[in-house]
Amino acid sequence: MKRMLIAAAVSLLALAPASAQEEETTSDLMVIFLEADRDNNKVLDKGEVLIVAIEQFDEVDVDNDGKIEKEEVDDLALVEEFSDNDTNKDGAIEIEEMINEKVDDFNAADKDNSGTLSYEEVDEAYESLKTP
Ligand SMILES: [Ca+2]
Ligand SMILES: [Ca+2]
Ligand SMILES: [Ca+2]
Ligand SMILES: [Ca+2]
Repeated sequence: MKRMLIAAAVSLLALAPASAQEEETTSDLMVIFLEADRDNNKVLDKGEVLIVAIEQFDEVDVDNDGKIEKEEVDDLALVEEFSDNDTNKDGAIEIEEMINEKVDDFNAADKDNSGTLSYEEVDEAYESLKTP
């Protein structure tokens, strides 16, 4: 249930290469992290994570009705997680459902409960995503 949204702090991370050992992967993750860090304070706060999440939501919501329907996620390999995130079971992911999920994932990734995500915390969340 949380996987889609850790992908939240990190959903752009899905674009990074799968090989974790490579130095390239680290720098790709760092690029994504720095891009999300709008105020350049080297940590991501909830607002920064949600801005990225909402931008992605808008991108996926091709018909702009404020909901992500199954058809819209077909090509994103998220279909399997779709029903988990559809908490009101109306067959679509509303932006509220997406945000709730992202906040849960944010809190799960924030290991030291600082209210912000350090690069290390994002990296750890990303690594745990890749490990079944
Ligand atoms: Ca920041
Ligand atoms: Ca839609
Ligand atoms: Ca729904
Ligand atoms: Ca933290």
